[in-house]
Amino acid sequence: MCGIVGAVAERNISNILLEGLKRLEYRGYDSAGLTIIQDGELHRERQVGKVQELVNAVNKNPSFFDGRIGIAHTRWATHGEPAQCNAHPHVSGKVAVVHNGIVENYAPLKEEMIEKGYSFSSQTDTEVVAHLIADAYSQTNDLLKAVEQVTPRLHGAFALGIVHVDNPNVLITVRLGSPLVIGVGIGENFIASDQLALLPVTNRFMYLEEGDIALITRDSISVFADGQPVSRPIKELDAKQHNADKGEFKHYMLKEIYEQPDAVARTVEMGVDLKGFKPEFLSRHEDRLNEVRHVQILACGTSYHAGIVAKYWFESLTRLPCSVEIASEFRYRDPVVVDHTLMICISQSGETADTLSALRDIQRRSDAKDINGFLSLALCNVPTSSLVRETDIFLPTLAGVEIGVASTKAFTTQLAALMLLVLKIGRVQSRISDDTFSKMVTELNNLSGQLYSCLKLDQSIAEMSDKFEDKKSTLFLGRGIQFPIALEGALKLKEISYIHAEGYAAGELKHGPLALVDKDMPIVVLAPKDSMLDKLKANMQEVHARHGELFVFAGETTQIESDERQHVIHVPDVYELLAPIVYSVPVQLLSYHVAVMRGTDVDQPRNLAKSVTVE
Ligand code: HGA
Repeated sequence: MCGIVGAVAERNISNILLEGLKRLEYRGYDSAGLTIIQDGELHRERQVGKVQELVNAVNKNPSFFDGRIGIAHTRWATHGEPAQCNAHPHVSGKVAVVHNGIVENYAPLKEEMIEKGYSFSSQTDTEVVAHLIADAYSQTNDLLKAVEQVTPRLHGAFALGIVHVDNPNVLITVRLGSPLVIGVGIGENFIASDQLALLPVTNRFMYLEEGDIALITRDSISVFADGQPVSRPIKELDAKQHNADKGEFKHYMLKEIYEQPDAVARTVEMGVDLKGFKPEFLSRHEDRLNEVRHVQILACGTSYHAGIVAKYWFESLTRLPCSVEIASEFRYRDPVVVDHTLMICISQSGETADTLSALRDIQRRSDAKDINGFLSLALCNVPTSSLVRETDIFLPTLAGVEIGVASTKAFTTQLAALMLLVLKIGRVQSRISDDTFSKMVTELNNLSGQLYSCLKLDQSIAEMSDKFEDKKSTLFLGRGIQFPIALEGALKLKEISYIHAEGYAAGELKHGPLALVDKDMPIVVLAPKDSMLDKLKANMQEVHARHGELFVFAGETTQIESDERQHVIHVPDVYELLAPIVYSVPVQLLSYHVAVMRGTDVDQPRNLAKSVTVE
């Protein structure tokens, strides 16, 4: 959340900053701003709304923003409403600052700075940082020293980009809890919250570690940890793998839904081929995976739903106990973590603040020998992320860059990778038989084709979505392993169409939500041909009897057919354990088409942002 870009070069950098912001817009889009240094002055522009508003404003007077050094920001507000005065960069005298994260102790610091005579023009926590640095600089006359003095006073998680008029060749950046990467050019260097922002200008990146402060000029990068110079390696990226183009699709979300057969196939192929496991798949972790006696999954949002599916898989296939919890709850309830726990942290970006904090708390307890045999695993789409660096095992999802705020291909690839992990642990611990394993391998290899078949339902689902246009509320029902997909379907619908939606285990209907059912309430049902089908059919009858309108994604051989109050779309029959992956596609398409029909901003829904780097 919130995107930072900065550049120091020999050429005009304003377009690099603006293009970078557009590429970071998925992180926040309530306001945007930039500051460049030109002729000994800070030139700043800030606009409420999308980055395009800022581009339009800058284009009215491009020569005013023709500079060689600058910083820019796209905001997702935490402190202070989306307003021009709260948009970044924030300025104090000759200092300008952009910030991603939260300064938790900003209130006492603000009082201190007011007492010193500084005045505030925003409600943000960020402005206090600008004043603190300006104040420290007035004593040190050294920008790096000023930043080094201020940083330990800031509590919370953050990344900063800082420029100072009297240092027109120096860009300073701090990384402490929020992502920040340095883009390495030839005679020019850059910073950004995500390397994606800088791909038009470089494919060489230096990844900072927590607590690092970097002083960047056109031709040098000096990194300091605890005041001492340190070296951080430079990595080269294959830019082709980071394609962030919408292609012929109207929205990123639709493109990403259509990419799922390939993305899931790539992820499956990482672990198995037609014969079984690939020899290299998690092979160096086998000894430690053999010791696992309990699985604890932590995640937020869509990733949490993937975790619930994995719980069903772990317990039914391996008989290992598995708990799943929302990271922000787990963290603050003093949880019991038993010895030999495998903690699986699921996060698309690998920067999800709640998940990272929960992991770090438990890691500290493990370091203090409070827990024995603790093992951590990151299931993540970004190999360079904090989560990957801070866990023992990295299990990648090979979804490719996901731009749409509503996650789609990251979710289905998480599920595919989780199934690989369940099988790996099950086989290492001899908990899964040869027959079950070879059946699962066959089914995993069929998965991509089944996802393709599901995409063919797109047109019918678009037609079905008409019925949701004026609805206020919806229920999604599933049973057993489809229950988490009901939760995910409801989350997708509310995220992008703004229709209230709840996912329910269909057996729970009579314990409350049935009271909501009337002729105006659409009820979406996930009904594959599986062991729960008869029970689910009974639950559908309960809705029928109360004149509810059913929208059913039903397996081809379920004998569930359309009638006046029941609209059925048949989904090809799939193997029960993998059906959650396949049934994700119709609920994604339904949410997408409802949102398009209602005219919402599908890729950038209101109040949300991707990569949730604040708690
Ligand atoms: N706290 C700052 C930055 C917000 C942020 O990083 N959001 O993810 C603000 O409110 O402007």
